Amino acid sequence: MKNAYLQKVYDEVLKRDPDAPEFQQCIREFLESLEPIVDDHPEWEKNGILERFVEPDRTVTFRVAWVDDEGKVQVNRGYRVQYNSAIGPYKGGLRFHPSVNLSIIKFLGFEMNLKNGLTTLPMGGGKGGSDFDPHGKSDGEIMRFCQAFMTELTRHIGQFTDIPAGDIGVGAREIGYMFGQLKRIKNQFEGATLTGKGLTFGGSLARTEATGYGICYFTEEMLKTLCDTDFNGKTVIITGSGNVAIFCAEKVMQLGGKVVAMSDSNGYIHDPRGIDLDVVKDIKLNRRARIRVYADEVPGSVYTEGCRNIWDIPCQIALPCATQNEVDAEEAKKIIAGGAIALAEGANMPCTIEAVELLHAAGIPVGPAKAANAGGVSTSGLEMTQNSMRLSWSFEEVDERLHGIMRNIFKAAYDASVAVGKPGNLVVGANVASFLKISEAMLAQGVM
Ligand code: NDP
Ligand code: 2IT
Repeated sequence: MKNAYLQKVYDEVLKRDPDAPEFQQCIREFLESLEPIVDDHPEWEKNGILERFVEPDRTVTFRVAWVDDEGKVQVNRGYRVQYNSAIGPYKGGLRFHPSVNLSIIKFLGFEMNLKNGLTTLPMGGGKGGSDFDPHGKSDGEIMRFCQAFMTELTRHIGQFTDIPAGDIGVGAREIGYMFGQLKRIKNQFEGATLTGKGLTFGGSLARTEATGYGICYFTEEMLKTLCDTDFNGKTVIITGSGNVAIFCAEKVMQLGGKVVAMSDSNGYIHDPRGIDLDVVKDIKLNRRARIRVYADEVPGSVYTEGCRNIWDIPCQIALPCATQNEVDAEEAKKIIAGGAIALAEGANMPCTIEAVELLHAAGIPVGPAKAANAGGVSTSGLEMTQNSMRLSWSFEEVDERLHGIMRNIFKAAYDASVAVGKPGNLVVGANVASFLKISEAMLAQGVM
């Protein structure tokens, strides 16, 4: 980093968290984004704003002991990182995946804080989860794990403190079990303490669809402003086949795009005539089976074991929606060679820093995750609003608000990219727009 203050903050992060590659990566991207404006803000260094911004308010780890179907006690590790509450209570999802560790939860919490700063809603940032692997577990095991996890998490959350939701491995079923346990412990129906709830007990219409739909609303603005085009007739590849990927595919199709490939953690399917989303939904949502089954059931489609070669398939719009760092330099080169005109990050940090640099150098705009996938948490914010008002809005009303929020987010990121002299660099624009808001709130609230 050219600026000495930014480099000093980064060096301190490397020293404090030497074994946290994902965390270091998101901090580096963020600090580099401030390069064009840091000299205009001497108050940041004077008030230790960046030092405070990169260090979470609080990090909690805890034991989660539960009993499996054989009657054996299993022990997992639980996490909640409460990152920053300058503009609202901590807000962010829970991830259940065997790869979960403190580096991943801290990177997700840091990104969550900047994401929430873009939503225009009053939410700070946090994230949590566990190294529990839901794959292959019975419904009873999932329930007992969720109850054990919430028994400990309960003491750290609340509608004015910290509001969790879903992420990888945590969907409506898991949120339901956790909400039941929260209610039992507190003896209170605290609707606004968890979002992504079922529709019969305070969930919001369109929350399930919101992240995926939001990615498309953001990408539409990006295509219009930076590529003078739209989804109509475009070939699209979406990685993953979870909550985000499925509803992203649904909206792409509604907007006239053709999704030709999707994946899960085992491999990918290629259906050159366009994916039949009803089949994918049935396999992944109803049967909780592998994406490989699609090729057995849909003639003309092909399954390939392993995820790495999905980008060998040419596409015009790339929407990685599975997990962090799935697109590295090698994959980015394939995306460029395949003729892509735009990429939007549906997953959190799916592109490495090198991948983003290559895409930008090739003239391909990148919609950064904290902007492009902010529709999920925005609709969580709308769910909290409905819970507090004790009423519920129609699907159309929520979807319309979501659409407006995503347009605003694009505009904020784009305008900031122009203001700092990097027009169209939405990675820089999103970081700058959000940080200016949050840092102002931090300055106004004094040293803490
Ligand atoms: P789901 O658990 O519903 O789906 C995850 C999908 O990604 C599955 O298809 C899964 O495959 C695949 N996947 C997970 N881990 C890996 C891995 N290490 N390698 C390859 N594939 C993998 O999660 P979501 O759809 O909710 O989340 C997807 C991404 O979107 C994450 O990055 C998440 O942080 C982000 N996100 C989620 C939001 C939400 O509201 N849910 C909001 C904003 C962002 P398999 O089925 O084999 O496990
Ligand atoms: O990464 C994310 O934005 C989420 N997992 C959604 C968080 C939320 O609180 O809805």
